[in-house]
Amino acid sequence: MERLLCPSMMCADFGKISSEIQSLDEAGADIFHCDVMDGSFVPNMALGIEDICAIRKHTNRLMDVHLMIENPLKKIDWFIDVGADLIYIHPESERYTGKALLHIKNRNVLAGIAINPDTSVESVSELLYLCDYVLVMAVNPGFAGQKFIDSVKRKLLKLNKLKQEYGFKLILDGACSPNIIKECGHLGVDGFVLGTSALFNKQKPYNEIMKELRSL
Ligand code: S6P
Ligand code: MG
Repeated sequence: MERLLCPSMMCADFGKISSEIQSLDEAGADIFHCDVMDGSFVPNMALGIEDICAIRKHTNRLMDVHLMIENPLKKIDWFIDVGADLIYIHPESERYTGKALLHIKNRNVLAGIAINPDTSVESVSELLYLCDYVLVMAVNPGFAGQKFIDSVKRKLLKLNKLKQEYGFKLILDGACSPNIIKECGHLGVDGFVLGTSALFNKQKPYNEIMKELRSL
């Protein structure tokens, strides 16, 4: 299977969001990755409902919503109602994570967990059967442009062994540079969130960069 490339929209230029999305769409972006932050679960604010609506308006490709907010269960419907195709929730932020994942699936939307660098595979094992996607954080969530946390590779190896049994796709988020994409591709990662380390603020057009990232 070809690796999935998921541009992180909080790194895009919202001053020209329609042309940003058009270029990424034409470059073959597989999933538009939308970071939602509440300033409480993580020490930053990021995209809100209006931003998600703007992105949805300009592409028919898959759009995920990565919820970095406290008690996401109560707010999941807001994002499904504006067209999210895939919702990630952090088990660290939700007491009833299984219930939240079931709610997402019952609304015919793809469900995923996002797990912080300090969260073990063992602690989420009871949730994996409900997951279409598992998003592994290679940085502590909140900001783009951070350093890759190397110990996360052990987690990728463990999850790679469980992928077939549970049928989820494994995605890596945070500091995904071309070197990391190449290396972690060999560890079984199916897709990568692309932020400042690989895609944005570069001197090359998105289609050239994404072509290179696919051929690594
Ligand atoms: C981080 C967020 C991510 C970032 C992305 C940025 O909290 O969930 O999706 O936007 O990782 O990429 P980079 O290459 O700048 O770290
Ligand atoms: Mg993210």
